[in-house]
Formats: sequence, structure tokens, C-alpha cells
Amino acid sequence: MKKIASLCAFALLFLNSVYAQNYIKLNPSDTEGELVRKAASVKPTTRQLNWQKLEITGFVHFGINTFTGKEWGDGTESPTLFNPTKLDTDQWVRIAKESGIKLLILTAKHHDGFCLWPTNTTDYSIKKSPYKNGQGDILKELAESCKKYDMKIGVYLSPWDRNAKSYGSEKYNEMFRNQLKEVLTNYGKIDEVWFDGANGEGPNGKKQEYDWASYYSVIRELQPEAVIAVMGPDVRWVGTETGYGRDTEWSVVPTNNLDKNKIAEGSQQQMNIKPAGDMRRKDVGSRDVIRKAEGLVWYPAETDVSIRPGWFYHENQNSKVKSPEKLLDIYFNSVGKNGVLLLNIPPTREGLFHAIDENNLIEWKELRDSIFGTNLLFQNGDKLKKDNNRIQKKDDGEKIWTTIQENQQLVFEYSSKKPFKTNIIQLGEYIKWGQRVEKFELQILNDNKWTTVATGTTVGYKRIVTFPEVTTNHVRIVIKQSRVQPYIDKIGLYHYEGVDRLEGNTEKK
Ligand code: FUL
Repeated sequence: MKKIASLCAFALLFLNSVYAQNYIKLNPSDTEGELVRKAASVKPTTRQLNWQKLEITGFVHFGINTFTGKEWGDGTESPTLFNPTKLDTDQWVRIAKESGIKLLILTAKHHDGFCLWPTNTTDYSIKKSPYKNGQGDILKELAESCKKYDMKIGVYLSPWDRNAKSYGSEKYNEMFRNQLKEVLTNYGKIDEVWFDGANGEGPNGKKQEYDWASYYSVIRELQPEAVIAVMGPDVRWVGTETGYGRDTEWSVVPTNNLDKNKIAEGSQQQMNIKPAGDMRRKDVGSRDVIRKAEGLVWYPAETDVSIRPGWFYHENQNSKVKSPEKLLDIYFNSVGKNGVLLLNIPPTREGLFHAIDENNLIEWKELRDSIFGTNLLFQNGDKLKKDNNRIQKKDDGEKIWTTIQENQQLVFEYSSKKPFKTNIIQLGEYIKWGQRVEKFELQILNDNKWTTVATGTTVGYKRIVTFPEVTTNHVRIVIKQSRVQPYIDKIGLYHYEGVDRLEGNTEKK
């Protein structure tokens, strides 16, 4: 009996490690084929998948810095400075909603340690401010507005705390867990918890050893559906704060501390599975990179950037708000590069989104709607040309294109009666079944000759590539190389007359 039980356990362990959802162990003896098959089998967790589908999320940097003009307070600023006179979280959420943002993350506590909710863990909070005579609670106000507008909500809670006396000792870990408990229990559903990487000294010159595992446990227990971002297991920082992601962006990346016992538990132990290597490097997941790894894990990129030069509001930056077209370029290079955009909009000292920011956000949304409202591929009832190798599958009501056999090219050929102008291609993979595409191309037929007008590497959830405008009525989109088989669920060609004006991708930024 014992033998059967241990055999079953072994079989489970084996199955789990081969078909593990979110992570997989590699063996040094894996052939190229096995490596690729394993990489293709790694999939997002439900919380990662739901998060990726949000596409555009928003950051709200607001706090004591808003009133001092600083970017990083040192924790000695007087709470009496915090006094927004016209604070209106409905206004924030309405504007965010109108611009297509799906989740808003509030800096409930930044590095200065000042808490925007009436915490019991420290005196350094809104309770000591003149705002609503110390009776205010910005997190509560925002949570209520989010509920009203059907907006998701997240909290930024800085582990680095330049005010807490206990910082640098075990007591601080306790305090931080209590802060987490407060923000995760009293405000309804929280969809994202954002931990920053900055870790300096506290007021007594000491550095803190963060007890990450215990923080993650609190979050998983109180808000099991929330993703934990950046210094967390679910979402990684793309590696720049410019809003421009990588041309080749893999969500399946190496991890080197897969512990057999933890895999055997088969649960969301990926919180112990930290990715290996520098996630800021140019290539995080191509075949060359994963070949050297001990294991692989699904760890997608979040691309954060501020609509202004600073994260907090500074009046003298009113002329430097990013234009609608700049935001469009950022959209192409973040969401369009298999990332989720996290766009910061800092409220003014009054407690409102500034009119310039509002205007640019709305115009940005109008631009996106006007471009992506018309897919040039499927106009006038024209259909894709039959291809012997292409088939369709369905999951959750979604149409997915794939090949009949493995390691074959997937070809979409399309001709329309009327020629059309295009300079944007958009593709998407059905990432619920993994990320697989390694190389694709757009070709047009001219005088009976196919010419390549755009190329790309990874696709992932969404990939947008711009190219010099062409006029055509016969195109071919070829998925040239994938891991095992591609699963494509979005395909389209679009046009924007201003493509040439965009800075476009520059990984150098
Ligand atoms: C950084 C912080 O130090 C900045 O102040 C800001 O909050 C940004 C989003 O993350 O690391």
C-alpha cells in the first residue's frame, strides 16, 4: 500500500513537473525539442491572466510629497502639510475610466512613511493632518469611487519607510504586515499590491531585511485574487520607467530555485520561485537564455511610466505633460509589446487630476478608438484565403488559429477588392495556452512578388508593429517560427496617418 502511495506521489510529482501550469523544471539533458515543449507548456495563473487582460492600468502618486514639491520625502515632513482642498476621487476615477484605464493603484504609503489611511500602526498618517480634521481616509474615498465606476483598485505600500522608528528590526516586519492587513481588510476587494524595489536606510540609519514570504502570505490569505507586482511573484518590472518595453518580450523566464518539495505541493508555491538573472537585460527568455536555466516560470512584464516627468505633481511640470501622440507611442510600445501599461497621473495639491492631464488622456483614448475601430483585414465581408495548414479551435467562446501539425508555419492570406492603406499590424496569442510565437512577418503582393514590409519576434498577449505606409489589396501574415504550435487569437491591420511622427521603439531609452 505504502509502495502504491509513494508511486502515486512520484507520478504526481512527475506529471506536475512536466505539465506544471505556472512553472516547470528543466533537465540539463533536455533536447532542444524538449526544452521548447516545456517552455510552451508554462501558462499564466488565473490572476496573472486576468491582470494581463486589463492592458492599461493607472498609478496615482499622491501624498506628503504633493505638498512639499519633493519626489522622495525623508519622513520628517509635518503631517499638517497634507491638506487637499478640493479632493474628488470620483473625478480621478471618471477620467481614468473615460481614458480606458481598468485599475487604479494608490500610493497608500510612499517611502516617507506617511499613510493616507487612518492606520493604527503609526502616528504618521492622515489622522494628524488638517484634512477633514483628521477624520479623512483617501483609500476609502478611492475605494468607494472605484466601486461606483466599476474600476479595479490596487495599493502601493512602500516597504522602505523613512519614518518608522522600528525600521531595521524584526518589529518593522510586524508593523508592515499589520499595515498590509489594514489595507487589505477594510476596503473591499483589492486587485493589485505593488511593492517597490527601492530600499534605503530608515531614520536610524539601518537597513531592513524584509520578510517577503510573510508579506506574501498575508496578501494570499486576505486577497487571494490580487497580483503582487514588482517585488512580488506575479508581475515583474519591465526594467525601465520610460513606458517603452522590449521588442522581444517573453512572459516565460528562467528561474533557478525550483525546490522539488515545493513543486510537489502543486499549489501556488511560485511565490518562492523567484526568476533568475537580471530582469532588466535585453533578452529575458529567448531559447539561448532559457537553455541555461534550471526551470521556467510565467512572470509577465508591467511597464510603468508617468504622464509627467515626476511621479508626484509639480506645478512647474504643467508644460511637460505627455501629449496624446506620445501616449499613443507609449501604448504601442508597452501594451503593444506584451506588457501591461501602468500610467501614473498625479493629482494636484487641490486633490484633482489637472485639466491638461485630463485633456491629453481623453484625446489619447480617442486616437486609440479611431485607429483600432477599423480592422482593414475584414472589411466588406472579405475572408481569409483557405490554407491547408490553418485550423480553428475554440475555448471560452474565443476563436483561435493554429496549425494542424507542429513546427509548421501559420499563414493568413487575405485579399480585398479595394486597395487599402496600412502602417500598423496587430497580433495576439491565446496566452491562456502559453506564449509561443518567435518570429512573424507581414508581406504584401506587388506585381506578383511578395515583399516583406514588417517583421517581429515575440507576440504574447498583444503585439503592435508600425511600418512605413503601404497601399495594397493582397497581404500575407506569416507566423514563421513558434514553440511547438502557435495559438493566435487577434489579427488585424490598421492605419494611422501620424505613424511617421512617432518616435517608435528605441530600446536604448
Ligand atoms: C520608484 C519609486 O522610488 C518612485 O518614487 C516611484 O514610486 C516609482 C513608481 O517607483 O522606484
